[in-house]
Amino acid sequence: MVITINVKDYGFMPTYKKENTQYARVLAVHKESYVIMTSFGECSAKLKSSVYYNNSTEEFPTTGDFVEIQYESQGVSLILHTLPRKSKFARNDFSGHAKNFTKTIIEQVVAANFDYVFIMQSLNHDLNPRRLERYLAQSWQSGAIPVVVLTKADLVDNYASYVAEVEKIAIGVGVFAISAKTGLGIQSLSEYLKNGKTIVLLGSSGVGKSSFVNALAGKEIMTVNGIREDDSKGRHTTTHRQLIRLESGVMIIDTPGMRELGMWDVSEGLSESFTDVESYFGQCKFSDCKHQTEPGCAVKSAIERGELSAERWESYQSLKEENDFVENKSAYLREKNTRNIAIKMSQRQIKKGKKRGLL
Ligand SMILES: Nc1nc2c(ncn2[C@@H]2O[C@H](COP(=O)(O)OP(=O)(O)O)[C@@H](O)[C@H]2O)c(=O)[nH]1
Ligand SMILES: [Mg+2]
Repeated sequence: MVITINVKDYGFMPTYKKENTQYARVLAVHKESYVIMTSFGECSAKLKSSVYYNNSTEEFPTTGDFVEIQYESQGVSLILHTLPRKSKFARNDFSGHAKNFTKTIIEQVVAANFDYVFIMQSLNHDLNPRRLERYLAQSWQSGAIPVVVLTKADLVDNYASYVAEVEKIAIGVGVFAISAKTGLGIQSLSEYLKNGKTIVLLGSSGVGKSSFVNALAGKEIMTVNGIREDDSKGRHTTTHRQLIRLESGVMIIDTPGMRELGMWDVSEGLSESFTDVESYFGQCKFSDCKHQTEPGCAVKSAIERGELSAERWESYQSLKEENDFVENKSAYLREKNTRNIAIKMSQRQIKKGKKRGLL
Protein backbone atom coordinates (compact mmCIF):
# COMPACT_ATOMS: atom_id res chain seq x y z
CA MET A 1 0.00 0.00 0.00
CA VAL A 2 1.34 3.39 -0.96
CA ILE A 3 0.58 6.11 1.52
CA THR A 4 0.71 9.55 0.00
CA ILE A 5 1.52 12.06 2.65
CA ASN A 6 0.51 15.55 1.94
CA VAL A 7 2.22 18.43 3.64
CA LYS A 8 -1.33 19.52 4.60
CA ASP A 9 -1.48 16.48 6.85
CA TYR A 10 1.42 18.10 8.64
CA GLY A 11 -0.68 21.08 9.56
CA PHE A 12 0.14 23.26 6.55
CA MET A 13 -2.63 25.79 6.03
CA PRO A 14 -1.47 28.34 3.50
CA THR A 15 -2.98 31.79 3.59
CA TYR A 16 -1.70 32.27 0.07
CA LYS A 17 0.02 29.97 -2.35
CA LYS A 18 2.51 30.89 -4.99
CA GLU A 19 2.26 29.15 -8.31
CA ASN A 20 4.83 26.47 -9.09
CA THR A 21 5.98 26.45 -5.48
CA GLN A 22 6.28 23.41 -3.29
CA TYR A 23 5.82 23.64 0.44
CA ALA A 24 7.27 21.45 3.14
CA ARG A 25 7.51 21.13 6.91
CA VAL A 26 10.83 20.82 8.70
CA LEU A 27 10.99 17.59 10.71
CA ALA A 28 14.56 17.83 11.92
CA VAL A 29 17.62 20.04 11.73
CA HIS A 30 21.13 18.57 11.71
CA LYS A 31 23.76 21.30 11.40
CA GLU A 32 23.47 22.22 7.74
CA SER A 33 21.08 19.53 6.59
CA TYR A 34 17.35 19.43 7.09
CA VAL A 35 14.82 16.59 7.05
CA ILE A 36 11.60 17.84 5.51
CA MET A 37 8.16 16.44 4.69
CA THR A 38 7.07 17.33 1.19
CA SER A 39 4.10 16.34 -0.96
CA PHE A 40 6.41 13.66 -2.34
CA GLY A 41 7.28 12.27 1.05
CA GLU A 42 10.19 12.77 3.38
CA CYS A 43 13.47 13.99 1.97
CA SER A 44 16.59 15.88 2.87
CA ALA A 45 17.20 19.50 2.04
CA LYS A 46 19.65 22.33 2.41
CA LEU A 47 19.36 26.09 2.43
CA LYS A 48 19.67 28.04 -0.75
CA SER A 49 22.73 30.07 0.13
CA SER A 50 21.94 33.15 -1.93
CA VAL A 51 18.72 33.47 0.11
CA TYR A 52 19.94 32.69 3.60
CA TYR A 53 23.47 34.06 3.71
CA ASN A 54 25.14 37.33 2.70
CA ASN A 55 23.51 39.55 5.32
CA SER A 56 20.07 38.32 4.45
CA THR A 57 17.20 38.90 6.87
CA GLU A 58 15.67 35.51 6.06
CA GLU A 59 14.99 33.51 9.24
CA PHE A 60 16.84 30.20 9.44
CA PRO A 61 14.35 27.32 9.45
CA THR A 62 13.88 25.27 12.59
CA THR A 63 11.93 22.16 13.57
CA GLY A 64 8.25 22.70 12.81
CA ASP A 65 8.76 25.47 10.28
CA PHE A 66 6.86 25.59 7.02
CA VAL A 67 9.15 26.39 4.12
CA GLU A 68 9.04 26.99 0.39
CA ILE A 69 11.21 24.53 -1.45
CA GLN A 70 12.54 23.57 -4.79
CA TYR A 71 11.97 19.85 -4.81
CA GLU A 72 14.67 17.60 -6.25
CA SER A 73 13.53 14.06 -6.93
CA GLN A 74 17.16 12.98 -7.15
CA GLY A 75 19.31 14.34 -4.36
CA VAL A 76 18.91 17.21 -1.99
CA SER A 77 16.04 19.71 -2.21
CA LEU A 78 16.57 23.41 -1.71
CA ILE A 79 14.88 25.53 0.95
CA LEU A 80 13.96 28.90 -0.52
CA HIS A 81 12.00 30.71 2.15
CA THR A 82 10.85 30.34 5.77
CA LEU A 83 7.16 31.15 6.16
CA PRO A 84 6.00 33.37 9.04
CA ARG A 85 5.56 31.48 12.31
CA LYS A 86 2.41 31.35 14.41
CA SER A 87 4.35 30.35 17.51
CA LYS A 88 7.95 29.77 18.46
CA PHE A 89 10.35 28.88 21.22
CA ALA A 90 13.67 30.66 21.15
CA ARG A 91 16.70 30.97 23.29
CA ASN A 92 19.16 33.78 23.54
CA ASP A 93 22.48 33.52 21.88
CA PHE A 94 24.92 35.61 23.87
CA SER A 95 27.93 33.93 22.36
CA GLY A 96 28.81 37.04 20.42
CA HIS A 97 29.37 35.23 17.15
CA ALA A 98 25.71 35.50 16.22
CA LYS A 99 25.88 37.49 13.04
CA ASN A 100 23.44 40.24 13.94
CA PHE A 101 24.99 41.79 16.99
CA THR A 102 22.93 44.95 16.78
CA LYS A 103 19.64 43.20 17.51
CA THR A 104 18.61 43.74 21.12
CA ILE A 105 17.88 40.07 21.72
CA ILE A 106 19.72 37.61 19.57
CA GLU A 107 17.46 34.64 19.44
CA GLN A 108 17.90 31.14 18.22
CA VAL A 109 14.55 29.57 17.42
CA VAL A 110 14.37 25.91 18.48
CA ALA A 111 10.77 24.99 17.60
CA ALA A 112 8.01 26.63 15.58
CA ASN A 113 4.34 26.45 14.64
CA PHE A 114 2.97 24.43 17.53
CA ASP A 115 -0.53 24.74 18.98
CA TYR A 116 0.08 23.51 22.51
CA VAL A 117 3.03 23.34 24.87
CA PHE A 118 2.94 20.33 27.16
CA ILE A 119 4.89 21.43 30.22
CA MET A 120 6.04 18.15 31.72
CA GLN A 121 7.24 17.55 35.26
CA SER A 122 7.36 14.23 37.02
CA LEU A 123 5.41 13.74 40.23
CA ASN A 124 8.07 11.70 41.97
CA HIS A 125 11.15 13.94 41.79
CA ASP A 126 10.92 16.77 39.37
CA LEU A 127 7.91 18.76 40.55
CA ASN A 128 9.15 22.30 41.05
CA PRO A 129 6.64 25.16 41.27
CA ARG A 130 9.23 27.85 40.54
CA ARG A 131 10.39 26.13 37.38
CA LEU A 132 6.77 25.59 36.41
CA GLU A 133 6.07 29.30 36.69
CA ARG A 134 9.00 30.02 34.45
CA TYR A 135 7.86 27.42 31.91
CA LEU A 136 4.36 28.91 31.97
CA ALA A 137 5.66 32.40 31.26
CA GLN A 138 7.81 31.08 28.42
CA SER A 139 4.91 29.10 27.00
CA TRP A 140 2.51 32.03 26.97
CA GLN A 141 5.21 34.08 25.31
CA SER A 142 5.62 31.47 22.59
CA GLY A 143 2.18 32.19 21.16
CA ALA A 144 0.77 28.73 21.89
CA ILE A 145 -1.42 27.40 24.71
CA PRO A 146 0.28 25.81 27.72
CA VAL A 147 -0.95 22.58 29.31
CA VAL A 148 0.66 21.12 32.45
CA VAL A 149 1.27 17.38 32.34
CA LEU A 150 2.40 15.81 35.61
CA THR A 151 3.99 12.48 34.78
CA LYS A 152 4.62 9.20 36.63
CA ALA A 153 1.35 9.42 38.57
CA ASP A 154 1.72 5.70 39.31
CA LEU A 155 4.62 6.53 41.64
CA VAL A 156 2.62 8.68 44.08
CA ASP A 157 -0.50 7.92 46.14
CA ASN A 158 -2.14 11.30 46.06
CA TYR A 159 -1.68 12.73 42.58
CA ALA A 160 -4.99 14.64 42.83
CA SER A 161 -3.62 16.80 45.63
CA TYR A 162 -0.59 17.69 43.48
CA VAL A 163 -2.91 18.62 40.64
CA ALA A 164 -4.86 20.90 42.99
CA GLU A 165 -1.62 22.56 44.17
CA VAL A 166 -0.37 23.13 40.65
CA GLU A 167 -3.74 24.54 39.54
CA LYS A 168 -3.20 27.38 42.01
CA ILE A 169 -0.13 28.60 40.13
CA ALA A 170 -1.15 27.56 36.61
CA ILE A 171 -4.05 29.94 36.40
CA GLY A 172 -6.41 29.26 33.50
CA VAL A 173 -4.28 26.34 32.35
CA GLY A 174 -5.29 22.67 32.11
CA VAL A 175 -3.42 20.50 34.65
CA PHE A 176 -3.35 16.73 34.18
CA ALA A 177 -1.70 13.84 35.96
CA ILE A 178 -0.73 10.93 33.75
CA SER A 179 1.18 7.69 33.80
CA ALA A 180 2.82 6.36 30.67
CA LYS A 181 3.23 3.10 32.52
CA THR A 182 -0.40 2.43 33.46
CA GLY A 183 -2.07 4.69 30.89
CA LEU A 184 -3.77 6.70 33.63
CA GLY A 185 -4.91 10.16 32.52
CA ILE A 186 -3.72 9.87 28.92
CA GLN A 187 -7.30 9.86 27.68
CA SER A 188 -8.00 13.13 29.49
CA LEU A 189 -5.56 14.87 27.12
CA SER A 190 -7.59 13.90 24.05
CA GLU A 191 -9.00 17.40 23.58
CA TYR A 192 -5.46 18.48 22.61
CA LEU A 193 -4.41 15.38 20.71
CA LYS A 194 -6.30 16.21 17.53
CA ASN A 195 -5.47 15.52 13.92
CA GLY A 196 -3.40 18.38 12.45
CA LYS A 197 -2.41 19.86 15.81
CA THR A 198 1.22 20.19 16.85
CA ILE A 199 2.37 19.78 20.43
CA VAL A 200 5.79 20.69 21.73
CA LEU A 201 7.14 18.93 24.81
CA LEU A 202 8.92 21.06 27.39
CA GLY A 203 10.55 19.39 30.37
CA SER A 204 13.83 18.16 31.81
CA SER A 205 15.46 14.99 30.74
CA GLY A 206 14.01 11.94 32.50
CA VAL A 207 10.52 13.29 33.18
CA GLY A 208 9.03 10.77 30.75
CA LYS A 209 8.58 12.67 27.49
CA SER A 210 9.59 9.77 25.26
CA SER A 211 7.59 7.30 27.33
CA PHE A 212 4.56 9.55 26.95
CA VAL A 213 4.92 9.66 23.16
CA ASN A 214 5.27 5.88 23.08
CA ALA A 215 2.15 5.53 25.20
CA LEU A 216 0.27 7.76 22.75
CA ALA A 217 1.60 5.89 19.74
CA GLY A 218 0.93 2.50 21.31
CA LYS A 219 4.44 1.39 20.33
CA GLU A 220 8.08 2.16 20.99
CA ILE A 221 8.85 4.93 18.54
CA MET A 222 11.10 6.99 20.77
CA THR A 223 14.15 6.21 22.79
CA VAL A 224 13.42 5.80 26.48
CA ASN A 225 16.18 6.51 28.94
CA GLY A 226 18.90 6.52 26.30
CA ILE A 227 18.15 3.00 25.12
CA ARG A 228 17.22 2.93 21.50
CA GLU A 229 14.15 0.71 21.27
CA ASP A 230 13.31 1.02 17.60
CA ASP A 231 16.62 0.04 16.10
CA SER A 232 15.35 -2.44 13.56
CA LYS A 233 16.53 -0.32 10.65
CA GLY A 234 19.91 0.48 12.15
CA ARG A 235 21.24 3.78 13.30
CA HIS A 236 22.43 5.33 10.07
CA THR A 237 19.38 4.47 8.01
CA THR A 238 16.85 5.82 10.50
CA THR A 239 16.99 9.56 10.58
CA HIS A 240 16.20 10.81 14.00
CA ARG A 241 13.25 13.11 13.58
CA GLN A 242 12.44 15.86 16.03
CA LEU A 243 8.89 16.27 14.73
CA ILE A 244 6.87 13.10 14.44
CA ARG A 245 3.33 12.52 13.28
CA LEU A 246 1.33 9.85 15.05
CA GLU A 247 -1.30 7.75 13.32
CA SER A 248 -3.96 9.91 14.93
CA GLY A 249 -2.58 12.84 12.92
CA VAL A 250 -1.26 14.71 15.94
CA MET A 251 2.32 15.92 15.69
CA ILE A 252 4.84 16.02 18.50
CA ILE A 253 7.99 18.09 18.65
CA ASP A 254 10.65 16.93 21.09
CA THR A 255 13.95 18.62 20.35
CA PRO A 256 17.13 18.65 22.43
CA GLY A 257 17.07 22.44 22.18
CA MET A 258 13.93 22.55 24.30
CA ARG A 259 15.83 21.08 27.25
CA GLU A 260 18.38 23.84 27.23
CA LEU A 261 16.06 26.80 27.12
CA GLY A 262 17.35 29.64 29.18
CA MET A 263 15.36 32.68 30.00
CA TRP A 264 14.55 35.08 27.26
CA ASP A 265 12.23 38.01 26.88
CA VAL A 266 8.97 36.88 28.45
CA SER A 267 7.44 40.25 29.30
CA GLU A 268 4.07 39.37 27.79
CA GLY A 269 4.18 35.79 28.99
CA LEU A 270 4.80 36.98 32.55
CA SER A 271 1.69 39.12 32.54
CA GLU A 272 -0.38 36.23 31.17
CA SER A 273 0.79 33.79 33.80
CA PHE A 274 0.64 36.23 36.71
CA THR A 275 -2.74 37.85 36.08
CA ASP A 276 -3.55 37.24 39.77
CA VAL A 277 -0.50 39.26 40.87
CA GLU A 278 -0.78 42.03 38.31
CA SER A 279 -4.48 42.55 39.04
CA TYR A 280 -3.46 44.40 42.23
CA PHE A 281 -1.15 46.85 40.51
CA GLY A 282 -3.76 49.43 39.62
CA GLN A 283 -5.20 49.39 43.13
CA CYS A 284 -2.28 50.83 45.09
CA LYS A 285 -2.57 54.28 46.68
CA PHE A 286 0.29 55.64 44.61
CA SER A 287 0.24 55.05 40.89
CA ASP A 288 4.03 54.62 40.82
CA CYS A 289 4.02 52.19 43.78
CA LYS A 290 7.03 49.86 43.72
CA HIS A 291 5.24 47.46 46.09
CA GLN A 292 8.07 47.64 48.59
CA THR A 293 7.40 49.78 51.66
CA GLU A 294 4.93 52.32 50.29
CA PRO A 295 1.76 52.88 52.31
CA GLY A 296 -1.51 51.76 50.73
CA CYS A 297 0.15 49.07 48.60
CA ALA A 298 -2.54 46.70 47.29
CA VAL A 299 -0.06 43.87 46.77
CA LYS A 300 1.19 43.98 50.35
CA SER A 301 -2.31 44.10 51.79
CA ALA A 302 -3.44 41.20 49.56
CA ILE A 303 -0.55 39.18 51.02
CA GLU A 304 -1.51 40.25 54.56
CA ARG A 305 -5.13 39.24 53.94
CA GLY A 306 -3.89 35.87 52.67
CA GLU A 307 -5.41 36.50 49.25
CA LEU A 308 -2.05 36.32 47.51
CA SER A 309 0.72 34.03 48.67
CA ALA A 310 4.09 35.53 49.53
CA GLU A 311 5.85 32.84 47.43
CA ARG A 312 3.78 33.77 44.43
CA TRP A 313 4.77 37.41 44.81
CA GLU A 314 8.43 36.42 45.23
CA SER A 315 8.36 34.28 42.08
CA TYR A 316 6.85 37.11 40.14
CA GLN A 317 9.55 39.49 41.31
CA SER A 318 12.42 37.14 40.62
CA LEU A 319 11.17 36.23 37.14
CA LYS A 320 10.64 39.89 36.39
CA GLU A 321 14.15 40.69 37.58
CA GLU A 322 15.59 37.89 35.48
CA ASN A 323 13.63 39.06 32.49
CA ASP A 324 14.87 42.62 32.87
CA PHE A 325 18.40 41.27 33.11
CA VAL A 326 17.98 39.30 29.87
CA GLU A 327 16.53 42.32 28.14
CA ASN A 328 19.50 44.37 29.25
CA LYS A 329 22.15 41.72 28.77
CA SER A 330 22.75 42.23 25.09
CA ALA A 331 23.00 45.97 25.69
CA TYR A 332 25.47 45.18 28.47
CA LEU A 333 27.53 42.95 26.17
CA ARG A 334 27.73 45.64 23.54
CA GLU A 335 28.85 48.13 26.15
CA LYS A 336 31.47 45.71 27.49
CA ASN A 337 32.75 45.11 23.99
CA THR A 338 33.16 48.81 23.37
CA ARG A 339 34.90 49.20 26.73
CA ASN A 340 37.31 46.36 25.95
CA ILE A 341 38.20 47.92 22.63
CA ALA A 342 38.84 51.22 24.39
CA ILE A 343 41.08 49.52 26.96
CA LYS A 344 43.04 47.68 24.26
CA MET A 345 43.50 50.90 22.34
CA SER A 346 44.81 52.78 25.36
CA GLN A 347 47.15 49.86 26.22
CA ARG A 348 48.53 50.07 22.72
CA GLN A 349 49.05 53.82 23.14
CA ILE A 350 50.94 53.19 26.39
CA LYS A 351 53.17 50.55 24.74
CA LYS A 352 53.92 52.87 21.84
CA GLY A 353 54.69 55.66 24.26
CA LYS A 354 57.08 53.41 26.25
CA LYS A 355 58.88 52.38 23.08
CA ARG A 356 59.44 55.96 22.16
CA GLY A 357 60.65 56.66 25.66
CA LEU A 358 57.85 59.10 26.29
CA LEU A 359 56.47 57.31 29.35
N1 LIG B 1 6.94 4.56 36.89
C1 LIG B 1 6.98 5.27 35.77
N2 LIG B 1 8.15 5.46 35.14
C2 LIG B 1 8.15 6.20 33.99
C3 LIG B 1 6.95 6.76 33.46
N3 LIG B 1 7.28 7.43 32.35
C4 LIG B 1 8.61 7.32 32.18
N4 LIG B 1 9.15 6.56 33.17
C5 LIG B 1 10.57 6.20 33.34
O1 LIG B 1 11.33 7.38 33.48
C6 LIG B 1 12.59 7.26 32.79
C7 LIG B 1 12.80 8.38 31.79
O2 LIG B 1 11.80 8.28 30.79
P1 LIG B 1 11.96 8.93 29.35
O3 LIG B 1 10.66 8.69 28.65
O4 LIG B 1 13.18 8.47 28.67
O5 LIG B 1 12.12 10.48 29.74
P2 LIG B 1 12.55 11.72 28.80
O6 LIG B 1 14.02 11.92 29.03
O7 LIG B 1 11.78 12.89 29.31
O8 LIG B 1 12.23 11.38 27.40
C8 LIG B 1 12.58 5.87 32.17
O9 LIG B 1 13.27 5.01 33.02
C9 LIG B 1 11.12 5.52 32.09
O10 LIG B 1 10.89 4.15 32.13
C10 LIG B 1 5.72 6.50 34.18
O11 LIG B 1 4.64 6.95 33.80
N5 LIG B 1 5.80 5.77 35.31
MG1 LIG C 1 13.41 11.40 25.68
